[in-house]
Amino acid sequence: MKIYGDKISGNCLKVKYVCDLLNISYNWIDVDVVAGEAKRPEMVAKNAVGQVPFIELDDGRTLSQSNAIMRFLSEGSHLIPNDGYQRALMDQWLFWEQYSHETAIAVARFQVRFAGKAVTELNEALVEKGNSALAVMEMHLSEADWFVGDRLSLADIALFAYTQYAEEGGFSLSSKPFITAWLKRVREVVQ
Ligand SMILES: N[C@@H](CCC(=O)N[C@@H](CS)C(=O)NCC(=O)O)C(=O)O
Repeated sequence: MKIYGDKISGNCLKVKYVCDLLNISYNWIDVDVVAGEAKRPEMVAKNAVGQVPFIELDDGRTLSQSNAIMRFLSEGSHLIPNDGYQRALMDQWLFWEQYSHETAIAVARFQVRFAGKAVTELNEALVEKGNSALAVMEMHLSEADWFVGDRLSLADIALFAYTQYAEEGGFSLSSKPFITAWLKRVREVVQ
């Protein structure tokens, strides 16, 4: 299997984390997103979305969207709960991550770290959205060690991917002891 990705991208790192945790072998193909390589015709021919990550199986089939890829690669593993309700809770967090978290935390971090914007120039609504997402996480983690049940699941890996870089986008974690402790817990397993 090939993974097309850029290691500056949390979405791409999610796929790497899962493969490393589950001992799935892969060839990593570097795609420089800042240089626009994901939009090159040969990339778009394989993945119409023109973004990374995407995977290419040995038989040529491809799959994009980080959370869909993680779910596919983790099928039947300890990273997906057996219980149907817990599995749905995991999906709840995966959808939330893409709609309410990544779209603020990752975007702010990209603008500051890779597009040269000052934190003070960030869009106010974007910053508010990111702070709200972190507040939701902090509240959940004040009552639980993991996002679903009593062990690490794909929900933790998805949320870890960009929360670990939140401060690069100007978000402060110093007032978020539960997120900070959870980041440490996840980091002990995932890297
Ligand atoms: N929802 C997608 C987001 C993918 C995405 O935003 N990829 C970015 C890197 S993190 C990308 O390829 N950007 C380059 C571009 O749009 O040209 C996922 O979870 O995989």
